Formats: sequence, structure tokens, C-alpha cells
Amino acid sequence: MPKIAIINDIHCNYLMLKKTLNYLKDKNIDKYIICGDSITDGYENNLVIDTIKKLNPIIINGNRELSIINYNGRDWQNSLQYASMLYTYDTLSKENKEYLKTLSTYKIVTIAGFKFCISHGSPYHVRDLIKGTDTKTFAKLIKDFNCDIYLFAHTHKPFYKEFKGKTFINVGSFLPATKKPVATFGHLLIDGKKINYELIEINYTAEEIKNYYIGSPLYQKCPEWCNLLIWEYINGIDYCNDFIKYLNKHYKIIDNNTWKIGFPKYMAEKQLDIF
Ligand SMILES: [Mn+2]
Repeated sequence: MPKIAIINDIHCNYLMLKKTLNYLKDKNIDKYIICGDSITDGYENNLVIDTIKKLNPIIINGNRELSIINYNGRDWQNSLQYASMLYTYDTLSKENKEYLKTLSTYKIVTIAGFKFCISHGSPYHVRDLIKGTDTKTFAKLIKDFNCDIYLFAHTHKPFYKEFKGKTFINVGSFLPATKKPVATFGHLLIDGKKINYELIEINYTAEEIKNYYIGSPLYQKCPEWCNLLIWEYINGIDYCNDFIKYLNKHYKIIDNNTWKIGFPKYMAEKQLDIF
């Protein structure tokens, strides 16, 4: 009866990774599956990758890993918008960059007779945003890949869907986008021809999150981005993307100047304290 833990969109949150692995330590997990975006948005990228490697997981890259391994060494310099990405690029070891370069963006594997299609966005594109209601895509995936279980990530919104005898799962993220402040991951038990799926929620407090980020080396490089992340954890709302959308809406050019002006305005509009 293989027991599988599925962990997606870690976004370099070592605090949640520790809590998750602590929860799983006596659960006799046979296989870990990690569907990408393990790095960036945090300050312990090497620790996260080194910890993941020790799990000997089935692992793929998300868009964040691709951005880091394909970075040209120029575009993010002196940019507030990309300061967090640059932090990851600058601190991630050569060895870990090389490790990520060996990974693909989707994978087909068979575990205990079940054929899995593992992807970040989808096997078609790393940034696809697949929802539990996307039955047209599910039908196409069945036709193109002929798998039993399809795993997605990237949206940070968990779903579990059975369609035409196949199973489609997103286990969510450590960085929630469901207005509920919990980190989520999946536990899958294969029992003969049956599967038993459970979405696990890991709790944290606003204090823990604030203590983790405020004053960190990442916070020192990009306090604005860290503030958006902290509130994202506290409220389960994707403020990082929403702030970029806000800047695009209100300013012709997005540069450090409009970031500096736009950030306090945005935070005031959303009634979010700046830490
Ligand atoms: Mn992603």
C-alpha cells in the first residue's frame, strides 16, 4: 500500500516545510512528489533544496525554477520588482542550480500500477492555470497522455476531481490563495486498485510568519515584497500578483520609482499595515 506525499509550491518556506515533514515523519511515506515552485519568495533556498533532495522525490520544475536557471544575469539588477528573484539567483548554490537544470517541467511515472502525469501548470505549459472545473482540458489530457492520475500545481488552489474514471488533483501550496491561512499538501494512499486522497492543512499564526520574514536577509533586500508575502500568508490572498496588477493599472511605466510610490498607496487601499 504505497503512501505518497504530494508537496507543491513550497515557495521557499522552510518553516512550513519543517512543519510538513514533522507531520509526515511517522506516516511511513514511500514516495514524495514535488510539483515545482519550490524556490523563490524566501531566504533559505539552499536549505529547502537540500532538504527536498534528501527525500529522493519525484520532482519537476515550476516557472520559478525556470526563471532562475534561465536568468541572463542582467534584467533583475537594481529592480525592486525582481529583488526577491535576484536574491534567490544570487544565493542559490551552483550545485543546486545544476540540480534544477537536470529536472523537467513534467513527468510520467507509474507507481503501484497507477500511471501519473505530474506537472506544474499542465504538461502543455508550466504557467497554465488549471481549475477543477476544466473538464475540456481533462478530456484532452486523457487523450494525449493516457494516465490514471494527473497532478497540477501553480494556482495555489487545491482541488480533487474525478472525470471519466481518471483523477485530477491540485494539493494547493504552502502560500495560500483560498482566503484561508493554512499551508496545504496532499496524502495519497494506493490500496490495490483504489486510491484514498486526503488534503492536509498545516496551521500557522500571523506571529510565526511575521517573525520568519521580518528582519530576514530577504526582508533587508526587499521589504515591500516581504510585506506582500506576509499578508498573503495571513489572509490567503495573492497580494504579490495583485500589487503588480495594481501598478500596471495605475502607472504607465513600472520602475523603482512607481514601486516606491505605489506600494504605500496599495497597502493603504487594502488596509494592510506595513511591517
Ligand atoms: Mn507557479
